[in-house]
Amino acid sequence: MAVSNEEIAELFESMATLLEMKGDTVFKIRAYQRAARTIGHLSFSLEQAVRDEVDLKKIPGIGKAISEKTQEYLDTGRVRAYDELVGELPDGVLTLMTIPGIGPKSAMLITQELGISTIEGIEKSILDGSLASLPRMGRRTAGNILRHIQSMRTKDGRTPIGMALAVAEETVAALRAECPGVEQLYPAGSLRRWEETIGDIDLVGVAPEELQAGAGDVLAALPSVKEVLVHGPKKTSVILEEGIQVDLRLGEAGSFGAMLQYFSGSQQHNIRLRDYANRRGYSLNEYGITNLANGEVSSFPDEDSFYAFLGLPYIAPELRIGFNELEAAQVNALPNLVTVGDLKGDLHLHSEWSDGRDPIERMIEAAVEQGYQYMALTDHSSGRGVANGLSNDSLVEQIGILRDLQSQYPITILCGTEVDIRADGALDYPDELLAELDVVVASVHSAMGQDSDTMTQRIIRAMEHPSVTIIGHPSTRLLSRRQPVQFDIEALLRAARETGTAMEVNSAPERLDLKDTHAHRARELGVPLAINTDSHHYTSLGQSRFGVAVARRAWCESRHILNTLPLDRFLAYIRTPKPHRLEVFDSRTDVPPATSTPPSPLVTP
Ligand code: DGT
Ligand code: CA
Ligand code: CA
Ligand code: ZN
Repeated sequence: MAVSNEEIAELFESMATLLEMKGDTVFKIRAYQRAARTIGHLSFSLEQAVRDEVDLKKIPGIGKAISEKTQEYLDTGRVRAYDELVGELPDGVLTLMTIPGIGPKSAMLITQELGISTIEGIEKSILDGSLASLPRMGRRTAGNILRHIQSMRTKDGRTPIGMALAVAEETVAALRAECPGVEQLYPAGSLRRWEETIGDIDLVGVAPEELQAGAGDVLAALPSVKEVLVHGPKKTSVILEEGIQVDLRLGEAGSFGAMLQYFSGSQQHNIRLRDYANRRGYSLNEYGITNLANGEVSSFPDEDSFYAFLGLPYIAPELRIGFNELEAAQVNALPNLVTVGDLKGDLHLHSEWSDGRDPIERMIEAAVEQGYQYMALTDHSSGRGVANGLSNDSLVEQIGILRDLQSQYPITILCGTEVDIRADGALDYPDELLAELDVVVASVHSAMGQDSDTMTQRIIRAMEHPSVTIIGHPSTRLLSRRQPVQFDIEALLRAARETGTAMEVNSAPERLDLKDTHAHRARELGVPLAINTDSHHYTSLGQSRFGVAVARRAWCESRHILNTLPLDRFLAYIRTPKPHRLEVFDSRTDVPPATSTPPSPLVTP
């Protein structure tokens, strides 16, 4: 078992913290902190050095005590002095310290003053106000801690879709490379429905019967596999190094439609569909549709023919949530969902001028490669929430550079910013400067712990600004890392429509913000939705597929999306003052009008 330098550094870091809580001498505490830092930055393995009998004391920052404890840890996997320190701590202090935002001192204080030693206890003390009454705590800090606790909860073993899709695509590529007999191979399940988080990856594919077991063998033997759970003729299940489960099932080409449909779910959709079929005298399973009167089984090569047999149009996987998509399908009222190919531009892109990693030119080229007609460069303002934002002068300079670059590229380059919405709803740049810009994305990056009323008013104030085109990543959530801010979504969306402000569907897979249910309501209220990638790297523009999936789950057609407008109409939109620009959006002629109004499948938030 190799022991990493980081592991040892962390041990000494904890030692320092524990000594500090005990009130030990500053000298001793600093010694451990220094050792942790030194070890964390070593360019060689400490474990290897000990094995080579190097005298650790020769390393600057490592004295006798540290050297001995390192040796002890490498020999026994424990350090007695550390265990003793932990033993002296009041119950639960260490538990409390696992909550981000609670350091050693607060953990001690909370334990001693309130007698709390569990995460549930802390949560209760926040809700009843007792935590906020502690010195140096306050309501805001307490609110932040509560949000951290809640976001820890969402780490429930499900994998965010960005990660799951990347892993699924790698696995599919590896299987394809080694199993030439496998013709079609798709992720089914929640991944195919583009759920935000994925329990496990379900791969389904087509292969002749005699090749099916071999494909299972290949999956079980992939180098990325940590554990094989099931290895049978019909199904192979493995756990990958990342801890993600993959189920592989293969079927024959002639009956693949039923199989893909069955394993795409959702379970709720399938239950509804089965009831629907039963009422018409049929039963469903993963091999086909059985006529209950005569026992005859029909097979289907694809999902189109499967649904058609039941008298239904094809239902896109993103809609299969088992609420009322079946009812809509029966009356031919399913939406003609927006696709990636409908996007005509990306309106939220960063360069190395702020916190992006690539030069402006590289970002423009990437937008050209997407086949876009227009793009907006939107580097950060110099607000509190974001490091390395552009000063007023830098923004003016950037505008000049973009105008000079225009002649070299076959795409319309729009000058923009992602301007910080300050805690009171004011914007980071003066009005005259904002008025110079083509596209203003306004976003919250600080004071995220505000109560719902304050936050709602703050964002509405930004919407009322005549230069604000789009509210960026409105909830600021980070999937399974940061809870959304609190706001009244209905009030926000109504204000967006009234002021003629678009709402972003941020495509970054860790954001997906607005999320599907909120985008759904935005569509109902006629709020233009901008599907942007918020790319900080030229390779990220393709992530628009995640945002498009959110919009599809929200029943959006092309006409509901701002950046599907062709260039001339988009320019007309941004050049028309708010809120009259909505007339440009509402009267689109570039996309066919809906044949009928899709019903509302989701309970509004
Ligand atoms: P997940 O993995 O938790 O993110 O969600 P899913 O939807 O991928 O669920 P999973 O992996 O358990 O099963 C994949 C699909 O297989 C599911 O969406 C529908 C189908 N399925 C699985 N078990 C059943 C079942 O007992 N009844 C029905 N009707 N369908 C099922
Ligand atoms: Ca699954
Ligand atoms: Ca599964
Ligand atoms: Zn941002």
